[in-house]
Amino acid sequence: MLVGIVGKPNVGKSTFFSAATLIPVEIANYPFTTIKPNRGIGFIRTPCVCREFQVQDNPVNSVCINGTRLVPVELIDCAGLVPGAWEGRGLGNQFLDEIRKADALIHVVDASGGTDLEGRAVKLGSHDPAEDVRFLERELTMWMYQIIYKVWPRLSRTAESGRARLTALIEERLSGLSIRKHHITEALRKTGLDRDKPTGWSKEDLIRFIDEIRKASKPMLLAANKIDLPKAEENVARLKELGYKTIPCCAEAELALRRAAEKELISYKAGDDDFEILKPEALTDGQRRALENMRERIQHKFGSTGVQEAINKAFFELLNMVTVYPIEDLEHLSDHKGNVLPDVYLVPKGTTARELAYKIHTELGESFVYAYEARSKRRIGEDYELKDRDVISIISAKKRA
Ligand SMILES: Nc1nc2c(ncn2[C@@H]2O[C@H](COP(=O)(O)OP(=O)(O)OP(=O)(O)O)[C@@H](O)[C@H]2O)c(=O)[nH]1
Ligand SMILES: [Mg+2]
Repeated sequence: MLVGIVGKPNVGKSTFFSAATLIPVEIANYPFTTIKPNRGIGFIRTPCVCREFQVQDNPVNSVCINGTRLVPVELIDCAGLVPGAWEGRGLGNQFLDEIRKADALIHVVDASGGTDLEGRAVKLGSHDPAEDVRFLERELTMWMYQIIYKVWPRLSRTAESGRARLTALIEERLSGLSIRKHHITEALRKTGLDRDKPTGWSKEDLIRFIDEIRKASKPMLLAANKIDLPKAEENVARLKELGYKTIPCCAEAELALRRAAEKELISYKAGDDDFEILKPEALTDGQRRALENMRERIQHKFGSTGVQEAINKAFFELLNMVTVYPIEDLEHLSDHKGNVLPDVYLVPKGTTARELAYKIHTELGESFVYAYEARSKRRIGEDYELKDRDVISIISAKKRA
């Protein structure tokens, strides 16, 4: 699963990305700083089960810091998108191409209203960030529409003649955009359009239909960035009215905190509501004041800088993922090498015990017999649906032999 960081130019996408991944990327106060997308690994943050089971863990595929598990996830920082991109304006389709593979989007918005639709600096509060949300929705929809409308007459006729199913034809046309059949079925249901008579759909019908495909296939949340600036808070309230999960955010503060933590100047985990200064002697007065400002004006006021919360929400709420801890030895909660709670798998809600076995290894999936859920120590069957923070031991035919 891949999450795209999107939005118009100059809103702080690269700052957000760099704060999340600690990859140094170009950040500047003008539009189109990013031209080539940046791809990297960030983390989702989840309470580790080690505390609950009272064990000392040995993480392998993730990290555990004082009972908080950080599980790697993939993020992509996209170039800025301007109105008309779908027709080739700005970096145009090149930008849109980057989000083809994204399964969900974090839309970074300049909540301070200090940048216009093209990302140019304007007086704080003079631009309405709600406009940015509407334009991005439209850009994405029109981009998808453009991919399908030229072939629509032929495609709809083929479907109507019964030579191929409508959903399959659309899926094929939009393949490469991470659009699946269930997204298309959902769009049909939501619009109530007649799937047996697609040649009768008007242009508006088709756009409405594509709009629903977009919503289903590229779910989005808003990172209301630059919350440290005046006017931002009142705009957040208005952004919330648009119906998206909206997270007040200060990417700049997160980047500063993560970098200070990396240098071991402070003790701070992404998403914390506070930090501790470890090396006061290594900080100038200015640096200490800046840190204290972030603590008071961002962390204490909003609960965190918002960056980690946005990433967590993208994976847990937009993509409905759950975390699962596969183990081999039920008694020690370890793998065969003795590593306690080594791995965390991020899987879609509804994944079954056998599907998890397949994800770990095809052979394990094929030789699956049953499994144990460590919390209740109960035996579970192949159809058991995994719950968040389940610890699962899989018994395969091979192991039994
Ligand atoms: N005040 C404030 N400024 C921020 C924040 N996050 C980013 N910025 C500033 O906003 C400007 C743009 O940041 P970038 O991260 O380069 O923005 P971008 O969205 O990647 O821009 P493009 O690549 O041009 O599309 C820079 O001057 C950042 O320092 C924030 O939380 N608060
Ligand atoms: Mg950028």
